[in-house]
Amino acid sequence: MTKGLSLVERDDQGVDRAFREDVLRGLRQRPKATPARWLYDDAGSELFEDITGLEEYYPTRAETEILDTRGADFAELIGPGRAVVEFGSGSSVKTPLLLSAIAPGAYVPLDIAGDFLRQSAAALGEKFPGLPIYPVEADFMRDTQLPDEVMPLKKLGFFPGSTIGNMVPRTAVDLLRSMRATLGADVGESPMLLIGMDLVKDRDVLEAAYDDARGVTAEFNRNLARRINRELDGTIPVDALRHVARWNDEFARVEMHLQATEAIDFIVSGERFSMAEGETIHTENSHKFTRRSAFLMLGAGGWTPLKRWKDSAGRFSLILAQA
Ligand code: AVJ
Repeated sequence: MTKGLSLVERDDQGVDRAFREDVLRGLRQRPKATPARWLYDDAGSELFEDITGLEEYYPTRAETEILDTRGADFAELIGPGRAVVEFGSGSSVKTPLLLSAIAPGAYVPLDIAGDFLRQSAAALGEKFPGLPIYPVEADFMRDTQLPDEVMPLKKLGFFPGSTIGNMVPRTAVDLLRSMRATLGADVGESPMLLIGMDLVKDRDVLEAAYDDARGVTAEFNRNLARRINRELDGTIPVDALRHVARWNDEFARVEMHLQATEAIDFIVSGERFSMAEGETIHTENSHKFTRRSAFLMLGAGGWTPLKRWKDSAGRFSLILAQA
């Protein structure tokens, strides 16, 4: 059983207002930078799925190994009957591993890519015929109202993939606090959160994971420019933008940039922009954590860690926390 709800604001032309404002503000800035969430339109979400299968991109395999092998722990610590609220559910490929371990009362996938969300929810519904599923098309960075039907249930937030790493610390802490509220902590409930956080490791391993030999990540990055051209009447010469992924040791993060290979001029939503040769648009941060930095951030966001797991190669962590 699936039921839809859309919370994305569009203007007369059907353009997501927040997308246009973020892009225009980001391109006016020096250095130019756009929020990572706009990488995920339907095309971007598909490209990201391709990334998760790449040899160099270890996080998905590492996290899946944890989910696959720790079912008994989840059942014991989380228990049955909770509404699982997945933030940024994407294709929901990891979700069945969690759902079959804990016997949940409902599943609420939340994502900004609407078509992708509904397709994935329908596919999941076939695997779990008795489970009520309530997809919500929403930007999880904004405060979100859960469907009335799940309000009576205890909640488990599920935030896999180290998506929290795409935010700078103050935004990450804001999000952790807003998840607490969304999941009912402010009305006296005691929600749990199961969150994936990628670990600091060798620079070469990290940079390869974000700059694969087949160039899929490069396409994923450049798709943002294509999306701007498609949705915001843009004239960005996409072929003059090179994909760059580099480890920033000071901030413990891999950064993705689109770098101009020559001086370029273009228009977005009627506004003129230019880039010098070598100038970049900073399109994504992917922060990496240690046990300490992870616990510190969760604590700042109002969550107490209960248990932490790593994959057998020690590359990735999954943490269960309680509000
Ligand atoms: C969205 C956090 C899962 O940062 O690793 C993958 C996105 N970007 N390759 C990440 C991403 C480039 C990814 N997550």
